[in-house]
Amino acid sequence: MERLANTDLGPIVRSAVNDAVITDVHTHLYSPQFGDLLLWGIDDLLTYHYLIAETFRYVSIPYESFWAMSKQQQADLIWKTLFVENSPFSEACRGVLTVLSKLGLDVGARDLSEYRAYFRSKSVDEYVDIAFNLAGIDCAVMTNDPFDDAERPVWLSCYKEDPRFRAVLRIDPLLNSTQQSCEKLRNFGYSADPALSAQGLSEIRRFLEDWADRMKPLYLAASLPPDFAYPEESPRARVVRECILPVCRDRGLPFAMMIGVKKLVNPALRLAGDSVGKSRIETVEHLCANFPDNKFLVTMLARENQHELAVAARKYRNLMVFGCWWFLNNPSLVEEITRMRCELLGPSFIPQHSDARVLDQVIYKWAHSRTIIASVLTDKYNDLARTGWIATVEEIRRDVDNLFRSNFWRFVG
Ligand code: FIX
Ligand code: ZN
Repeated sequence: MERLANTDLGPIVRSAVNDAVITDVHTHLYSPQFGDLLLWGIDDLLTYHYLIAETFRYVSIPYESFWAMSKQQQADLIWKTLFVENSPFSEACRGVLTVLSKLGLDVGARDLSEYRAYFRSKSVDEYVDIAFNLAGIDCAVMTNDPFDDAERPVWLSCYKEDPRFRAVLRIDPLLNSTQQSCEKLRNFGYSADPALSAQGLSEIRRFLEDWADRMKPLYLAASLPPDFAYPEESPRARVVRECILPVCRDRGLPFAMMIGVKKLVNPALRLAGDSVGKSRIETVEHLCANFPDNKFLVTMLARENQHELAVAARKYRNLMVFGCWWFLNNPSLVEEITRMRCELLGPSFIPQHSDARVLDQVIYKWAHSRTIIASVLTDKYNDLARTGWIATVEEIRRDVDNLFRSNFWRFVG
């Protein structure tokens, strides 16, 4: 048994994780056809809303002065504040440096003009392939919002599918500002009424059906506040019950619920102004239990919800837990959450998504996550080995493929 006690499967596990082709199940990226909606390059990296929030911890300029700056001026201020005047060891700052390093640029030179010159030498189409190859992803799942005035025209005119990018029908306004969204629906030609009459609900379903036909989404999605409750007598609950769940069920589409966002606790920070709140796991349990023909992809934003969410996934096979979302996507919490999920769920979950808003971010978000997930899996396989159960290379690569892509593709059907 001595031999078994010394079995270290770490090199095999790290090789399997580093070689794994990943499907990135939730991003804010767009295929190049969407033009400027696809953000990429050093100035978009530096003006990521995570870094804007961190910069305002140091600078005292009025928020509006910052928003009046050009993107390059904002990036200069962020670089000076977070990288030069302070050490960039926050996760979002470190990520920028990981990207530059993986691109082969001289991070030690600390020369922003050199980095800008590199990106000026690239076209977006070639850079998509560079970023995807360095990140090791085969597909980025988008977040597509038919209520977005910049995005909608692309879908209505010229969209041609790009296999590297798959669509998701994101419908936050329908759930979080139902009355106002009914007015927009009427402008789109759907006679939805704020009273949510039977006819109005039917028109909301028709809207969802039309956009599902147009986008061919892998799932429907919404981000939801901490107090999201079901059942509940509210417009939101009625739209979920009468519109979203029937359309998803009839099409075999999961409904992705991203729960726990406190929107704009500091409105002056704009996209950077959202925060986190502890949510009600009973809502997830009730929906999974009472709609067994629906599939639910769920991620929750509060650290405090992670254990009960993993336990809920043990109870409901129509629940797939995914990602260490947003404020949880930091090494210490990715490690804690992934370790707990492995112990409660085995390989039957989706450990991570990038949530990338800037194309380059897939490079660092996946590099950082692979390292942590490989470390956790190494411990798990070594724990098995100490019992005499030594996982083979094929079994480890099978499990890693399930975690990083096949669990998702099987679940979305
Ligand atoms: O609702 C979402 O999809 C969130 O991920 C975003 O709103 C958020 O700004 C983000 O990008 C977090 O990483
Ligand atoms: Zn997101």
